[in-house]
Amino acid sequence: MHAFRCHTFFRLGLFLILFATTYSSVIVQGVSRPNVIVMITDDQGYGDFGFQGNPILRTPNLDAMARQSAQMTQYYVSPVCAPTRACLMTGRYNYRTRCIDTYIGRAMMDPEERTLAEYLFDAGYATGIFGKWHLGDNYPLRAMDQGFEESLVLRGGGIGQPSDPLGAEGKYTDPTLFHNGTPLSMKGYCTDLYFDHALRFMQQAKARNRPFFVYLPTNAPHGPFHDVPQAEYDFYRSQNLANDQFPQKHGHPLPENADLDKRARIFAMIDNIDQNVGKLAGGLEELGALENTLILFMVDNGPNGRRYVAGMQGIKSHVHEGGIRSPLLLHWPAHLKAGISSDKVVAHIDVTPTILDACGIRFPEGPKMDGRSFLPLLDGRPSVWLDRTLFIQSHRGDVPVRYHHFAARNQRWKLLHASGFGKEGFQGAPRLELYDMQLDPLETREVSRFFPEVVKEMTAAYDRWFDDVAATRPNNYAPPKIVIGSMEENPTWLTRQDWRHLQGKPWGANSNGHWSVRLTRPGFYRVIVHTKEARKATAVRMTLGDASWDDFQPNQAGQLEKEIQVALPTEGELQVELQLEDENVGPHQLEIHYRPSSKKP
Ligand SMILES: [Ca+2]
Ligand SMILES: [Ca+2]
Repeated sequence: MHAFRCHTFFRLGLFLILFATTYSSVIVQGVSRPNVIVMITDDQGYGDFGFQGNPILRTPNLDAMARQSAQMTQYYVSPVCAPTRACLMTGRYNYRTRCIDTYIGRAMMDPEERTLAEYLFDAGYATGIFGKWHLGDNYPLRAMDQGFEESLVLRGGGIGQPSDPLGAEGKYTDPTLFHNGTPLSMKGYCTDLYFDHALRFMQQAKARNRPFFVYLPTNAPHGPFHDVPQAEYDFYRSQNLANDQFPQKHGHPLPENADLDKRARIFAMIDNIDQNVGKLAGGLEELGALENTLILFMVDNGPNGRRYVAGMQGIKSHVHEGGIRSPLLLHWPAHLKAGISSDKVVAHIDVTPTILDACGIRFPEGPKMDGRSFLPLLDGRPSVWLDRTLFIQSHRGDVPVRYHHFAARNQRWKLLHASGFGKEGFQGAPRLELYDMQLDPLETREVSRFFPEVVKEMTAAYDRWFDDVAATRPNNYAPPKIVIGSMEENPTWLTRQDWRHLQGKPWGANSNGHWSVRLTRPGFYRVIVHTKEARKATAVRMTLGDASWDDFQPNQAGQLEKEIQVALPTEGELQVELQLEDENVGPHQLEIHYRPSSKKP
């Protein structure tokens, strides 16, 4: 089947060369709007593709797609998941969006942000997401509240996290996903399910004559690694995956040792993604939609572990190239010639403006975007591309810290401070590194002492950027509120993904936190406390702002629950404390049912 799937992209590539000119003029006149598919994989690195020189990974479909695509060869993303997704979906720096980290309440994006799905839905597109949203699990933050008509998603930042639905923990195979907000037990491997449902969605849109936007953010090959496609895993286990099997002539060598079983599992997930890309191409071809569909493919950050990254330095969470570079393929036979590429420096913030440009949506209403369309660099329209400096910054903590773990990049230079994603701050003066990316694209020679003026200018540009994004909203870095008691979501499940962490190790058994919530209507709220603790709680106390409740009673399922009455809409920090014999901890998840009147249903 590989050969056929490769062939699909290959044949259509020839088609595109013949018809490119004709279609261009049609697009310019705004007659034929393209469909759009954005594929983004999770923790797959820059080098995890055959077409990037990986000699072992089998990615024939993506290799074929790459040959038939236009490419941006210097494309940047954030070093971790949610920030990349916020930038990708809005065309804005994520520090404007309240999404500043990946968990404990800091991945939630302000609902007032306008997403790519909102723009395209307003323009008449059918919009669907199949996979990982990671910008908020509750109303009004969910993908289904943010422009996606159809959503089949997991909660939190992936399967295998504390936001997993109860009873379906860690299940990549036969997962429980949320279909338009309702949990659904499914049969099959998660990645296969996303692509299957995306194809069905495209068929339905085509049948109704609607252009479609499909967002396919897989959670593979993100960890955990216990549940991977078996046949592919068996294949890679039979291969020699040691670091000396990968090209290392240029740039930064890999260490001697590697966890080869983990690598086989990651490769198995990537191989499976590639097969799904082939399936997608075949499905689009059957629909007659492959020519005029703009398909983008990228990864969300560097690889989850040290492995081949084409000589770059760094992995996921790093601000050296290996942590923040992604391939960017744009497959659109009707408009973009195969093999066209541009080395202009672009980033995730440019993707939404580029797609809107491709769809003929020129000046949509919404907040000002930071990114700009790079389509003219690829489609031959006369254009001027002024150099600019891009900024990438992500680190743990509640408020971004100036100069902490950032990179600034213009066409020639890259200034960075690799102070560590995992830390909330750094000590002393920043130890800035400067690289001449035109002479030294693999960051092998640090040159800040030779170019103090460049360091000074780029630092000043960074300062202006940092001040600007921090002033986007009043209280700019406060997390958005979760709304409980709405018509749109009932019951509400609150998980550790979106609580603000207060004690213990984040996500550890002994941790606790509070959710920033708004109870939107007066009425009755039944709160069920789900706990993973084997030890019995001697008492439970819930607080919301100044109010507090105890006397939680065991229900028939053995969980403690209580119904509270709320007279007026109210908001504040909601916290539940389980009092155990020797310590107080937070719940695993909270389930909250709303009913407007005292009449029991
Ligand atoms: Ca990721
Ligand atoms: Ca919105």
